[in-house]
Amino acid sequence: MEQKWWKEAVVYQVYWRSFNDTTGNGIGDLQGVIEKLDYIKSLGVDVIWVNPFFESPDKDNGYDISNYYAVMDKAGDMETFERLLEEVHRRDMKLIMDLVVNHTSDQHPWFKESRSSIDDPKRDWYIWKDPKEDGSAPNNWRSYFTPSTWEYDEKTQQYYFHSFAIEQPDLNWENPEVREEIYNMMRFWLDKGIDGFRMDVINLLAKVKDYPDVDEPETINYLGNNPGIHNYLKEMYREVLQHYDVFTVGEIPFVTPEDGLLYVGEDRQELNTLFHFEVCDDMVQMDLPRFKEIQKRWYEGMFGRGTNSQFLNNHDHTRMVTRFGNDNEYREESAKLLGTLIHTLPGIPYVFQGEEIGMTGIDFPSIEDYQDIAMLNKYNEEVEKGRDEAEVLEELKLLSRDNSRTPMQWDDSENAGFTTGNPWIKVNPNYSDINVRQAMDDKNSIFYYYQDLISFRKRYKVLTYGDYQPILEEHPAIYSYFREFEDEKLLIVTNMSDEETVFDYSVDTSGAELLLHNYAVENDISSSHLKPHEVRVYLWTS
Ligand code: TEU
Repeated sequence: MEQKWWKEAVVYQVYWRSFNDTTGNGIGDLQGVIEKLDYIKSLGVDVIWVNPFFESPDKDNGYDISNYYAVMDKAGDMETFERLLEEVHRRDMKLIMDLVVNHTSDQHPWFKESRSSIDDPKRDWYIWKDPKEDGSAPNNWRSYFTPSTWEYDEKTQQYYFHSFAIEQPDLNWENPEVREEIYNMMRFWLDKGIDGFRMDVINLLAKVKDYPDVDEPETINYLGNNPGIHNYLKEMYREVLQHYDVFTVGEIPFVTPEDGLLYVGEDRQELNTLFHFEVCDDMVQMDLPRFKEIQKRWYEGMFGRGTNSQFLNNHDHTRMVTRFGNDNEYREESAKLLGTLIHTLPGIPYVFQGEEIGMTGIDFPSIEDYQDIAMLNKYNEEVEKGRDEAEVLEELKLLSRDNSRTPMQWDDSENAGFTTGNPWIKVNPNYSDINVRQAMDDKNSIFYYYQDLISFRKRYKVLTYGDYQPILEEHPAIYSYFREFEDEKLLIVTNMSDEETVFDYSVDTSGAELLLHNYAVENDISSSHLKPHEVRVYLWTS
């Protein structure tokens, strides 16, 4: 497998609007990111992924773009972005941006022109269809954020297509003019020196031909991986990406390892790596047998031919220590264990801001405390069916995307040091105990454990290029695997449960170094008894 800088990288995701506010308006900004670059660098990460900051009405927190060539006022301005990029590079890190080209905002001039008349030159920059004979929508598809993917436009008496919110009309990628304009925009940012893209739902660009009704609209998997998608991505690679030394990661819902290779296979000339969602979209809480099966299937499906990613939370998915670990009596141990999985399983590790200090999900008392369009749309849809409001709210809380969007917790001052203003979303009430300053002062903090994890990934190639040999595969609580590459061998042993568990596997660790361990040293590491959420990483270097 070819060795590449990006394969050895660790990526830190900055959700800038919740990271650090320097203007006092209650919203984070790009200047705020600049002021925290030394903190990010101190973790040891190589790449920063910044969520969208383009001009936008902000219906979907920047994923509804109205001008691809300008920075939204909330985030700052182009000069600040250029300084951010310069400061990232000065610290020998790289910066990738979010590429959101499946859809725009309905306030984008392109869409305003397109909707102005059925004869407008930009009409088929978007997807317009006549109603069915009874006046209903062209088909029965559901969108991610609404019961239908179609919105009726009175003026031109047609429906337009949107995979997400009504305010996010899908671009028509069948139109070569659209593709050419997107490629020009990509070159504009790449010529500024960015180091790549995280590509938002990039597998949705191609739509099912003729938009037929489907038997199970709730699955929404018909939105992605359709015929034609690889033609678009090969053209994007040919026209743009191959001309720059950049790193691309596709956000690819509904993908299997076999299909994943079609996007990121080293011989495909499309994307470098991908995010799949078999864990974060389809596993509400940790289901260890299923987690083991997913990891094994993706390793066997991709290893040696394509590069996967490892993440357990991001700006769309609840903080992992709450969803997949134990954010109560074993929060620190559990956060370190999950961080160890992300950095020792095959794939590029992604650290979502605040994960490195064990930030948790939230449990706000009222729907008014939640901001995310996906959750608010779903809440209204369910309540409008006549369901009990309190019951619907409780049902939606755990997976609300707002769980990961509360402000970064810097210290125990007001608003966790995130803003001197009124935060756009409530700060997690536990900020007084869980914050960066507390972590810096505690040599056993999750932060310093992450520093070690990341430094070991740089020092030992086995973490990037090693194979994957799971053991105790049927064990209900223990997740353990070897990784080997050249003269390096690792054994990762975890107890994923809240109970003490016996590691009853005969392995001679006498010649090994205990590289990492998440319990204080008084715990007898020679014992086969694993404490709740204990993780041990052993290294042999022959
Ligand atoms: O996410 C796609 C999306 O709908 C995710 O929330 C989904 O649950 C999963 O993570 C992928 O299947 C991207 C952005 O990350 C999200 O913030 C945007 O709202 C969405 O696209 C629309 O641009």
